[in-house]
Amino acid sequence: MSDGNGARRPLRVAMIGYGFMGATHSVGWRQAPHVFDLPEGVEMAVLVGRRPDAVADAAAHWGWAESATDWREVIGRPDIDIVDIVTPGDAHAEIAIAALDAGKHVLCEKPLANSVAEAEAMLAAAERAAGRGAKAMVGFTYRRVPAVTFLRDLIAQGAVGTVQQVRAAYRQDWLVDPQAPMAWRLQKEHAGSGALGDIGAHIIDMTQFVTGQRVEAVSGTVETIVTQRPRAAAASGFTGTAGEGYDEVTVDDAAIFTGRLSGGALVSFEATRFATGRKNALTIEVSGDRGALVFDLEDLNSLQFYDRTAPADRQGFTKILVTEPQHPYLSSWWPAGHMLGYEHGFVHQVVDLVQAIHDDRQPHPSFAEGLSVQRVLAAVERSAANDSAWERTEVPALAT
Ligand code: 4PW
Repeated sequence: MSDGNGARRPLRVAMIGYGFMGATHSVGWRQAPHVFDLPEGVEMAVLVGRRPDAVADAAAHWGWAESATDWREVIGRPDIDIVDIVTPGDAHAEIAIAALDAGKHVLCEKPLANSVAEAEAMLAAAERAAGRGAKAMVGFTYRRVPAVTFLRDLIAQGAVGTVQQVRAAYRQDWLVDPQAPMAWRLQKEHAGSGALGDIGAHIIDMTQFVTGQRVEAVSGTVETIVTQRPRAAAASGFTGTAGEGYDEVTVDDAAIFTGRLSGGALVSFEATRFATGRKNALTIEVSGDRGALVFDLEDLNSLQFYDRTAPADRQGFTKILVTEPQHPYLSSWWPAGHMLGYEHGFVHQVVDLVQAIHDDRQPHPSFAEGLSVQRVLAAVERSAANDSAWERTEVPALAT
């Protein structure tokens, strides 16, 4: 990035929001320039939130140079280059569109929006801004777990042959206790949907990413298992402290659906916060006519590979350790065989965004990819409301 006088200066970041995802993104912005040889400098300039004392504390804690309470004012500042949005979903569209219209690069947490209409407006803003060089990216960070990127590469190289079936599940259990208090993730007006949008969005994106195919149609059902919860004493994204009274849960607790990929393969999807004993279990298994590959987030430094072309007496799933410098992202980290964790995807996200800005090309996942996930989420909800009828993910144009 060059300043008005042609001298190099770092890319300056403003982040809006500072909850759980604010912490993960702060780690990403902080670590990336230390571990990777970035083509541009990065500066954690401003952290933005509504409560002045709390946002000032969070800024000091995570190493942001300043804090502020008015995101519009921050977006208008000429010294800000990148706007990182980690608010609940109901604020994504307004902030992203304003930032893109102000010529800023935007990184927006997933799911892209709370509705298809919002996501379409965001994509339109990204396309307008692209003409002026601004980049827009969605935070599906699990794409950037080295084993997931490598799984995608192996499928593209033909390791499993033709993909015939995919099984994708994201299972958590933080809501099994009926006394777990209300949180914004359980309120439609803030989150758009429940397990479906929060964690189902990840497995939809991951399926499309690793197979290179679109989910074209879905049939499914959604369920709210606990319909009222104790009011939270303070705003919270996950379980906080219970206060007085009860509030309605207005989103799904679990979503189970079947999908059909553009290449014809069938997919089973499960997204749930009621999988007792499963804390943050994301799994994907891709079966093809030559082999199969499995990723499990609870064992994220490896893949399981089954080679159907191996001699019959030597077949079986083999564990590939994805910890070598030849694997995606790993040559910048530790010596061979040393492992990574949950937060590293957020570091890799910053690396890829900064590289794309430097190269003047569109990063992935783009807002178009975010919109495609949003269309799948909406189709699942239509299907659930329509006795699990098959719903296409693109609404067909009316005949004229
Ligand atoms: O994006 C996801 C969140 O919304 C996370 O990676 C896991 O599921 C943890 O919290 C939720």
